[in-house]
Amino acid sequence: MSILEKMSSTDAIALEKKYGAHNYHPLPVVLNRGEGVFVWDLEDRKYYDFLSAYSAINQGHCHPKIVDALISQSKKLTLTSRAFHNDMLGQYEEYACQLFGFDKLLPMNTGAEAVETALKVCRKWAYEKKGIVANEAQIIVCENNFHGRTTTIISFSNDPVARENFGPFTDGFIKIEYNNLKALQTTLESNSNIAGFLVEPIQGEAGVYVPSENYLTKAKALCEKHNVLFIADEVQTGIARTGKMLAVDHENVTPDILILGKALSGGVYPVSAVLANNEVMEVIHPGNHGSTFGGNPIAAAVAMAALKVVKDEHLAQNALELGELFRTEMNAYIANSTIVKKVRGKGLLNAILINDTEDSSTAWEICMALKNNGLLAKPTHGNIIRFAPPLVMNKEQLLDCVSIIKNTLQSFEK
Ligand code: IF1
Repeated sequence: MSILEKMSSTDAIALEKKYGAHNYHPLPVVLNRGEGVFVWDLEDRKYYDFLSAYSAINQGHCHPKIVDALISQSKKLTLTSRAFHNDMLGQYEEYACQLFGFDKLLPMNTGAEAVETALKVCRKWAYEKKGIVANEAQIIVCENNFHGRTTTIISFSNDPVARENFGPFTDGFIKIEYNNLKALQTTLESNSNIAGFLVEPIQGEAGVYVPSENYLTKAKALCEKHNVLFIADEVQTGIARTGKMLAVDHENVTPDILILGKALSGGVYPVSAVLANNEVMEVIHPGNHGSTFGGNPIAAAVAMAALKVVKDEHLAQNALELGELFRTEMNAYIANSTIVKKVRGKGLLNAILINDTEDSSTAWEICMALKNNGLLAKPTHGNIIRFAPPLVMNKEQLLDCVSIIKNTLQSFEK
């Protein structure tokens, strides 16, 4: 088609199908504008965004303060590489370290890269500080985890679709059941080569699976007892999503290594980070690790602005309150529903469980109907629908969304 013609959603989807690798199965909606809690498609239909780019858009679409930071920094200096210093990185590192309570930050770009970084830091610490024999370090991970898509990370995934035909894999990982302290204890007691325990405070991809109360506190205590690093992957749960700045804050747990991504930039730019105290981070020396784009001045300026928005607009408190309201409203609906079994989550990271088999297309059809009613959400694991709106939503908008969701679900009741 000519570039002068106005593109339709059908055209845009056809182009992706023809020229793009088929590594996703998106909902058939083509977005071209976003503002706050709303997005618009090419035909100018308006939707509530109830996915927030998998919790990267906590601050809302195109937040003016974050976009301003991006624009003004990009007119001044975009990239130096780490061969030279830039004047933004240190300011950002100081700001983030003070905000999250760590000595040091290592800047990367994507969530998966930050997870890789944490694994490398953890192993190096194990050999150089804990005294584990070379190449023997093991890291404990949880079943049904999602930490990204690099070869090492999928090595310890148990999603067959994410792993199939990508081997050989990286070893050095021991998988235990999530939310099972006994399994953690047994593994720690039976193996002296454990370097770290990598855990999501709430399992996102597994269907917003919230562990038992005090699971994280007790897991951290077990790790401390065995001199094992507690590594929290807060790529999805962090930055106010669950009603606190970090999900571990609900239990006042301080991880030894904290992994952040997604909303660290408000979804404006790929920014991720690994934070730790000196005792751990000092194992990293020049040449051990890095990235051309990691710590670039745009990323630093954008991340600082994005974190300030979370503080200034009290997004954690808003997520906490609206999350309660959302689950209360959904539970009232579920009391008389056959199609929805359960709502679960924390803050504004929630999911509903559809009463159908895991291989059924019901959740997908509900998401299609929600789309037609002006709300975008995506199924996860067959019969679960994740609900994660931007945290800048107000109460009136949330109640409007609740009524869209209830009306849509109603049409699926038998
Ligand atoms: C996709 C899920 C969400 C993450 C945690 C690291 C990463 C992620 C806890 C890697 C990424 C994403 C990526 C996205 C789907 C998505 C997701 F459904 F797979 F689980 F959010 F819920 N740690 N999560 O959740 O971060 O490298 O992508 O920046 O399309 O794969 P990334």
